Amino acid sequence: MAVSTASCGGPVCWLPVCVVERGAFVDAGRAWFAQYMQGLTEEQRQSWGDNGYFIQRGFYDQAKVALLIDRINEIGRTYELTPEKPFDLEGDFVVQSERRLLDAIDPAERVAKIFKLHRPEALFNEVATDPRLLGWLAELVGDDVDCFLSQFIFKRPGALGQPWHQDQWYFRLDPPKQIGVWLACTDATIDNGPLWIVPGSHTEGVHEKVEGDPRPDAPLGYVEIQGADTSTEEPVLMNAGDIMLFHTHLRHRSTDNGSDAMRAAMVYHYSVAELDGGEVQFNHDWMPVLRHGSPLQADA
Ligand SMILES: O=C(O)CCC(=O)C(=O)O
Repeated sequence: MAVSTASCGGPVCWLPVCVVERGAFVDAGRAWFAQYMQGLTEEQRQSWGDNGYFIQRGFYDQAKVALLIDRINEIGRTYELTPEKPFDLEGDFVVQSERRLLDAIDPAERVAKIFKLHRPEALFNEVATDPRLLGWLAELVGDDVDCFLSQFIFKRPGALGQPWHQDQWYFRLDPPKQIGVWLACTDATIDNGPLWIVPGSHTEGVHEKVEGDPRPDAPLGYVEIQGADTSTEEPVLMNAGDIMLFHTHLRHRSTDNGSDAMRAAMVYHYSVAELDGGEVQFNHDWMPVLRHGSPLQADA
């Protein structure tokens, strides 16, 4: 009987390294995942249905979150953003500056967001393909799921928040079966620019009445929904390592960072598979994560 010493070959290897023959290799992968790919708890299911989101406290280990921050600062430092070149679209990632911080000495501090991390970057891929997350996505989205967008949001002191919006206003995907996943990489407090949401707004259609963000340093593309009732808004206060899953129609915003420390988050967006239709969006990268209800790498 042939014994393979190959690893799974994926960007993050999670399978036993030495597995007997290919069939056993695949079965071992499925069985391993089955232990961790659990569906939603009753409380999570109810919050999703009623409010359009749920939060899992302590999802990710603090030490692992610290590794994400170290790595993202390392990547940020390799980009030299300036007022003349506030974006970088040429390298491996899409990098957007924080216009207010373009005079920072440390190049990493000039960066507002880094996109397209979920495929090439092992630590960020590990979060994107976490079996607990895939179990929730299988229940909420279905058996075939892609991760199509990821962004690390630095939100350094003084950085601007994002006005009221729905992610689906930007995505325009059909069917609108997409989910945002927001992993707190620092605490998100009332002072440092947390997310705010309108619970239950996920049942609304896409609000088409929007206006561009008029603030001079506002990031390109920020728009604000006009005339919708936000009186029931709530802040989403989180500790580093907490994770929130939210519906693509949920109205949300974030406030400016008025504190003296960074408020960082890693955000992923998932969709029912293969809706890219061959169109290449500058900051999207459609990566399969689930096929026929199994993590893709187990089938690969
Ligand atoms: O984290 C933030 O400050 C805003 C994130 C957000 O609204 C989004 O990713 O849609």
